[in-house]
Amino acid sequence: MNSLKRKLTLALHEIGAIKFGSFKLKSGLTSPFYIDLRLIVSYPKITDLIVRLLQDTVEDLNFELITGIPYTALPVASVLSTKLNTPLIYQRKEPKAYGTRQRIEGVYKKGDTCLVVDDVMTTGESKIEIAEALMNAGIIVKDFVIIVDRSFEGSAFLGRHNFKLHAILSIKEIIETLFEESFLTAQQKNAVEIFMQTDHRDVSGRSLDSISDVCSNDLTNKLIHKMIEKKSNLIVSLDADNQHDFFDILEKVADEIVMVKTHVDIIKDFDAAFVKRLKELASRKNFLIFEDRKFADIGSTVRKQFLSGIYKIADWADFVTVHSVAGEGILKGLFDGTDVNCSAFLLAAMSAKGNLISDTYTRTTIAMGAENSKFVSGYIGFAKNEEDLRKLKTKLPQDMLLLMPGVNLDVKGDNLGQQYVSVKQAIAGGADAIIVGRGIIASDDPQKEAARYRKEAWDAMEKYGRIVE
Ligand code: S5P
Repeated sequence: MNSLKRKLTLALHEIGAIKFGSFKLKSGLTSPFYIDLRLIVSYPKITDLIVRLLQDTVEDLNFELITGIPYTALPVASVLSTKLNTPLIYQRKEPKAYGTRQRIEGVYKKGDTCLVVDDVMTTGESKIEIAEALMNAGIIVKDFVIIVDRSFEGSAFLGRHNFKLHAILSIKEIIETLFEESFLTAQQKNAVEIFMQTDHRDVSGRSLDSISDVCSNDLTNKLIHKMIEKKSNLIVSLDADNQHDFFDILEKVADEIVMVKTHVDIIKDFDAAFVKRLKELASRKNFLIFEDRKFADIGSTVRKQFLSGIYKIADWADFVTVHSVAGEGILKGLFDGTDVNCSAFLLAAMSAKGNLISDTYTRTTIAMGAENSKFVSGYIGFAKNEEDLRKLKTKLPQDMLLLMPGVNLDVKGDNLGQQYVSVKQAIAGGADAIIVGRGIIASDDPQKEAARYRKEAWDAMEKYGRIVE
């Protein structure tokens, strides 16, 4: 390793920007090392060293602009910008991380290429987000340059999005140097090496228990415990249009399901007796109630839709679905100070063909859920194949569930745009529970079909290590 890199490694270690031991990460994982480069601003000599190394690293790259990802990398990018005499732009970091339209400060024109400077590479997710925002403004992004790469195959991850990663230091280089200088024992070095060999981003295999372990939303935990108790992660979507059919089917499938999903506005003879009977059956047969209301209006309106009207959903639903399109106010409108015992699933991705949900919308929705975890139990998500579903699951916070509709064992879709995948694909991709409607309720023998879906899903959960015995 060149002597400047070595010098930087030792300096970062000396100021405590790189530490070894046992650290609980935001994700809930325990890591044998910790990197926090926020303090480098207090050490101008270190910043200068970093900028010299950055200059070497980007020497052969072409760009007309430089940006630094706030906050840590922004001052560094600013120094680099003056050294290279290349203009700087930056995006405002709004207090709410999920504001989609981040403003870009500084002078630029469409078609300019911008070098992105960041401090650390961990998963790469935030890098993609920044790149998307810049590209939405017509700016071209090709290269990311970072100070420390602590990622698992981060370069390949960015490569799949057509970006190149350039790092001053990798964790491997850091531990080599510190070990040589006797700042690290062989045991500590080994622990870091083992940690780095695992793709910690692959959380599609997260068990139900591990979600419950880090989750403080009581309703999420209630649902998880019921799943484990009933050995079922099947949610039946009971879209019958009258009470007779509704209860006829529900009685038949009740032992197989963990939850019934309703669209209560479909029931043409809805009355208070419907709610009474539904609650009684839910308690007798030990399942929960999920009203798929898909709230989508401003906070003040959804509050009324939730609490009053004919349905008084808040009185009986354990969970409701919510569209994030109206912004955070929708969650506040539904739950803040309303004293209801109900939690939300946000629609992060839909099964309907041609739906307008974009990657950015999905990410923003996930962030909104993460910031409102006392009101949100997880997400409704769908992907047409296992790999895309796994990517979605990987982005979810550790304490959130992924429920997946669009599951059918016999057909691939309907003529109104619904798309289906198999139970196995759903669970292998990381769905924690499946939502099945017509596959069960339109069959001649709903009880038998429910048992079939329940068994397939639960067997797959066991096979993929999602249930801790
Ligand atoms: O993206 C979605 C989200 C939901 S909640 N796609 C869906 O199909 N759903 C709901 O799941 C939909 O409203 C319906 O109630 C159920 C799927 O029913 P099926 O008969 O197609 O299995």
